[in-house]
Amino acid sequence: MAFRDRYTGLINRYRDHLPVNDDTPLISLGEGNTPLIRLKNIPRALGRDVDLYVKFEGLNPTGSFKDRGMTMAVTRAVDEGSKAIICASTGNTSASAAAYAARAGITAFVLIPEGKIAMGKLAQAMMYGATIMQIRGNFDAGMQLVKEVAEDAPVTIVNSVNPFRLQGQKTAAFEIIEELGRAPDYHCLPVGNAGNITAHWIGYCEYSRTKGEVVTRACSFCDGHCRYAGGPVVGDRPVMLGYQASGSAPFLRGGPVEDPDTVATAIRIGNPQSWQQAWHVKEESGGRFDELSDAEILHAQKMLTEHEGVFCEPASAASIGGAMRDIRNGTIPEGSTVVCTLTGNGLKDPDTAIDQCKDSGMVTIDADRAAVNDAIRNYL
Ligand code: AN7
Repeated sequence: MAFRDRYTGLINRYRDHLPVNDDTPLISLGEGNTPLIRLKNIPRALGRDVDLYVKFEGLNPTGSFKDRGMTMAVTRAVDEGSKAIICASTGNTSASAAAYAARAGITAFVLIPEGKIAMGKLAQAMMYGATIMQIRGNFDAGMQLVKEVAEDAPVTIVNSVNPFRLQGQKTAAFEIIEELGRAPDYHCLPVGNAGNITAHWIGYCEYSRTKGEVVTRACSFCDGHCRYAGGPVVGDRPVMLGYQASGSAPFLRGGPVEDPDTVATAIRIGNPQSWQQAWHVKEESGGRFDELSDAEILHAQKMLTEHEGVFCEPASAASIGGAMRDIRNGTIPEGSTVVCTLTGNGLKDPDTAIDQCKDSGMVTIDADRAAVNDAIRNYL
């Protein structure tokens, strides 16, 4: 019994809502089913009555939300006979693509911006055995190249321009609705290529649980993949809030950013591929895009780690940093239920973490009892 109920990944869990049939061989590493953690200390520190949650996507098999989309994209690629996948990446997509390709026994080609991806992600892509091309250029240049090359090379693109990626990623919204019993009032996400905010909106539109009943709703993006019930969209969908890093904030500048830069290398993207969809999400949900400085992003990352015990990577902290600001200034009103997606694990980028903490908490002492006692006395 228990064995039959074993969790075996999000495609199996949500197969009725995903583009697979009963015979499709699934390429899965048990992704999805991530914890929705209710924060305690941050809301108290803010002095506001909000129900604040983080959806910790950093606990997926390769440490980021990308696995949700990758299980779907690689499953379909393999089913269609593809022997190789390709992506441009700021790091997490490359780690995920490499892992699912390894699982499927196919080849992964990844294009990454030289010197601008976090060490953990590079280690993953190398260990999983991807063929890595470091390019002298940024993510946007890599993305352009991948799209050109895939026109005639026998490779399947697994960036989020592959529609199956967003189909997999929408399941995060399903999980949140199931756990809260409804959609939150606000959903906060970091925005780079803008695929994830789009995918969440697809999920919220498509599948909602109201008064204990599963309601399938009309959705603007289903591409024929989802169960389209038709009719007007009613009831509870969240206001979608997307946060970019100030140095890489095309949505705030109103056009592509030539030379994006930020400490949050995951979202160092100047020309989002899902621009139009994300803009539509903002309009339809009554939401907003906003920006955070690198200092604000790192501060939010440290707050969440130190005060809640949840260690996410810098890009992910843009969601909680933005939410904290909007809760404090009343843009998110008291009484709201708020979910922030933490897209990646803090262990992905140890260099930035150590650099941020280098002046605190660590002393070097002799290996003797008196020295340890001294150190304790100093700190208490
Ligand atoms: C931790 O890996 O684009 O707005 O190539 O790794 O859906 O792009 C990563 C994106 C947020 C932004 N947080 O999501 C890549 C890549 C983390 C990320 C984003 C990314 P999208």
